[in-house]
Amino acid sequence: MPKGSDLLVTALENEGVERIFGVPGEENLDVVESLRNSKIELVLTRHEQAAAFMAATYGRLTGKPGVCITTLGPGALNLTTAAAYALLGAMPMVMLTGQKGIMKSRQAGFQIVDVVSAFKPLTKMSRQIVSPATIPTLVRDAFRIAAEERPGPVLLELPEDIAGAEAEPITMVRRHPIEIPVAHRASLDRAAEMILAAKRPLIMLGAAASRPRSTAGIGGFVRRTRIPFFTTQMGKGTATGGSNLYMGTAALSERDYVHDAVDRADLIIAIGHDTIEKPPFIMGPEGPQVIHVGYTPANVEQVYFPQCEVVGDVGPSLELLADRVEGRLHNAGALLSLREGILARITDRNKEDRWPVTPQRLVHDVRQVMPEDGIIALDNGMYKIWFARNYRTYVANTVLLDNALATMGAGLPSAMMAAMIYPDRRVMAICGDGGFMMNSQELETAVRLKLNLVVLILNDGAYGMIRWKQSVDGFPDFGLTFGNPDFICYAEAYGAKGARVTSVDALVPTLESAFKEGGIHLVDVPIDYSENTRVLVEELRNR
Ligand SMILES: Cc1ncc(C[n+]2csc(CCOP(=O)(O)OP(=O)(O)O)c2C)c(N)n1
Ligand SMILES: [Mg+2]
Repeated sequence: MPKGSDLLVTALENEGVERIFGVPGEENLDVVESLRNSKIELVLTRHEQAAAFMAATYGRLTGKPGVCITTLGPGALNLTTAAAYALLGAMPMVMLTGQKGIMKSRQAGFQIVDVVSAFKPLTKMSRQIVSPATIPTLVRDAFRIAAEERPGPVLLELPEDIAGAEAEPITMVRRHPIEIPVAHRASLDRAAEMILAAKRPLIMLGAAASRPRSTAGIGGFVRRTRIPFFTTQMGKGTATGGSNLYMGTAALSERDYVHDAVDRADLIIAIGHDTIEKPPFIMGPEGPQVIHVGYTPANVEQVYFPQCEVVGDVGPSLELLADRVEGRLHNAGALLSLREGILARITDRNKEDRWPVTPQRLVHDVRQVMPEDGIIALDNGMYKIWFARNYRTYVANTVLLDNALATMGAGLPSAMMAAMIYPDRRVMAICGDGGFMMNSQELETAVRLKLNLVVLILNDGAYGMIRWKQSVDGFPDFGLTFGNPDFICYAEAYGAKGARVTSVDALVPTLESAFKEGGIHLVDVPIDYSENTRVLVEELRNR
């Protein structure tokens, strides 16, 4: 007779799960045994948070829920940050947690936390499995809920006695394709009318534009309408091709060069904008009209209140919208004359050979060693603004950054996941010395998994972004610097390779040889953040 854990693992196989990331505890041992007898690979990590960052990134890149597993109490609670990361970032993920038995209580309250309740505000669904008989339906429901728009995390708690309980064999619930409805004709007509009437239209690509299923439709819309576009931070790269229409990325909410175009636009077609992102522009009573194109209706915010909504499967809906306006747009390129000026300001000083390296030069040099389909995965720190603003992308989902929870610590695990999914592409994690150390223990996992990955550490001996804000706000420099380990020795202790960049000319060759050699390479580069204030405060303020 199968046990509850066998049914769970069969249900996971039924969902097409290939890998589960996590740190099991004794309450998961039945599940571990069932996994041993399955085709699913158990990938151990050194912290539950990293397991869930990896699972969430799997969901983000494939559209299918990534799966992670932990024990009860302490292990489960280590998932909270990554659950919030997946919830805000709309990444499908299924978290499986253990629990003490529920039919008897032989350990009283030891390690027991109400995990299901703790995760209610951090998930789309959080449920305890109370009987083996319900496992096939609950698992099917969990995967559906995690993956359907708007995607996100779900949690299933499997108590150890239910996992170990013998059960009648139960047939699994078959998966079937579900088509997302296409936008209503009336909304398409209304949007088309607004686009045809616009004098200075602009497209904005937001976070949801990065869903793998919408890439082709978005590229087609941009090519057919020839309307210039800008992106949010998480929408970067989502219009494959069409790069001669790219106007920039809104890393700041206002006053950056890209806002020259935004402020002049009379219509913004916001494709896939998700208001969990720091606002890419601030809507006001006087500003442009906005058409929201999304899988789900717009959230109404003080800074975002579209006048027209095209809700439905984004790719096919855009195709229908393009059918209505293609060849009839007389002002499509009205804002294009601003493009060269904006992009020239963004590439300003990107070849300067100051040392330590400046953020502009760093972004430039990283782009040199990354092929068009290479993936950079950013942690959170000051450099994220520079990469969002200055890095050019050509292929969808080649920049993994988190402008939603904006948590530190996800850079390395998300890069590891990208390297696992795309073993033939170059992948680079880009981390501050602060954020890297928040999950640096996963170097062991990366080495064990024999991944090819370059981890670039930007060394300023500080929580640089906060230190910068402290100074911008006029506070004295206090309390935000720290010491670092010798990162080269640190890498070597894990069996990885380490290199320290000691001159600006050495950056490209060091990164290049790290990629050529393969394996895990940690590259430590000192960074000069004085440009933060010179450009992002003074230059932009004085425009
Ligand atoms: C988990 C978490 N803790 C704190 C913060 C607040 N925070 C944002 S950036 C930052 C400093 C990042 O330092 P580092 O990783 O060294 O990057 P740097 O800005 O120095 O380049 C902090 C503390 C956060 N976003 N996430
Ligand atoms: Mg730092």
